[in-house]
Amino acid sequence: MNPMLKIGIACYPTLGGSGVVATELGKMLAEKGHEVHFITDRMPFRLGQFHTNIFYHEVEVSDYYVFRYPPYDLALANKLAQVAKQEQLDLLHVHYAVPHAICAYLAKQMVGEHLKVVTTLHGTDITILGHDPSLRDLIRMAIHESDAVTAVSRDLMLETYDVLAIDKEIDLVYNFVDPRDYMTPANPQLRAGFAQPQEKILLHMSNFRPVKRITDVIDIFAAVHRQVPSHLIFVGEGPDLAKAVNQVKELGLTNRVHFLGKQNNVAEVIGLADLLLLPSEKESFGLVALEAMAAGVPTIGSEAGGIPEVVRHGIDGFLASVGDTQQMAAYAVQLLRDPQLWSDFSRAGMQQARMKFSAASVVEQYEDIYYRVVGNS
Ligand code: GMT
Repeated sequence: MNPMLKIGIACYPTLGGSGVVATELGKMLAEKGHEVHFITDRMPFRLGQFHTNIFYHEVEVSDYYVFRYPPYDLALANKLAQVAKQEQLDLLHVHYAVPHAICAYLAKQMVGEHLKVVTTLHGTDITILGHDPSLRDLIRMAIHESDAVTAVSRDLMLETYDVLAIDKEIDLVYNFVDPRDYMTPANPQLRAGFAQPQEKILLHMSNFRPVKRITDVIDIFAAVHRQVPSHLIFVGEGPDLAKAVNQVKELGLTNRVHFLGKQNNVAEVIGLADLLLLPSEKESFGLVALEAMAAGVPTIGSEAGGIPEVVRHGIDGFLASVGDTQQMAAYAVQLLRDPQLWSDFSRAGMQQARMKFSAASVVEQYEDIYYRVVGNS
């Protein structure tokens, strides 16, 4: 039997899917008996209450007046090394290459070869930052120096080989959801706060960055609403939020579109929806689509990046070319008007979330990688 491991996890604790995946993975590993140490600048927002086997180490960044920019990266590298030594960690599993993979590389230099580093690439750390001349060579070095590298979709894996000319094997490990979190049936009282029983609810959840094409979300909704009485719920915030609010006003849809801002209990909000809209320009995986599938909510989205590896066109969702809002709206109307088709999609998505993206099997894949790098396989 393999021994239990001591694992340090670094991630963005408050930002998007990579932090969610890292936190959920840490929770699952701790449930299996591993000792998990989160090393982040604040408590990961999905960590919630106290968990056995989970420890939290806060990265404190110096604000000494000489610094024009607070040296977060250096403080993180130093803390990773400190915790690794003090807790005798077997490995660091860092999520998102910049700066985490680079910090882990530095920590390893300080601690010694026996500290292994596993880096998980999540998306824009490669698809955007990998093209940035100010970071590219550093990202490439950190990938090559990691003991193992994983990508959350085949699309991202291929793009990493391509963009950074990587000659090291990258493991494909899909994101996952814990289905237990998505089993609660929709709360009828909450739903009634947004829509009449005969009306439909469409949902979009993101960080409102240009890559999410928020204006497309509203265009799709406007076209759907003309044919099927419905409401649109937005969860999240980010740079394009103000633009979205204006567009909704201009289209006279203010009483139909609800901006909820950041929400902690996403499973509860997803459970209210009939459809998820994800028309992104680029998406390495699309964790929110998987969360929706787990809750039985079909996705209408774009064929961008890794989305087709998650949502199966015509089986548990519908996908169209990026920017083809009319086609996406037509698909949405088709699904909303056909309860049998909607139920088939809903069931197929739930099954797929529990099979291909099952937490148990993904966590085992990560464990196999850990044992491979620490030399116990
Ligand atoms: O890269 C980003 O945009 C941020 C990152 C995040 O932390 O949410 O998102 C990426 O990682 C997620 C988790 O693996 C994926 O589900 C998202 O598709 C991916 N975002 C993009 O590729 C734009």
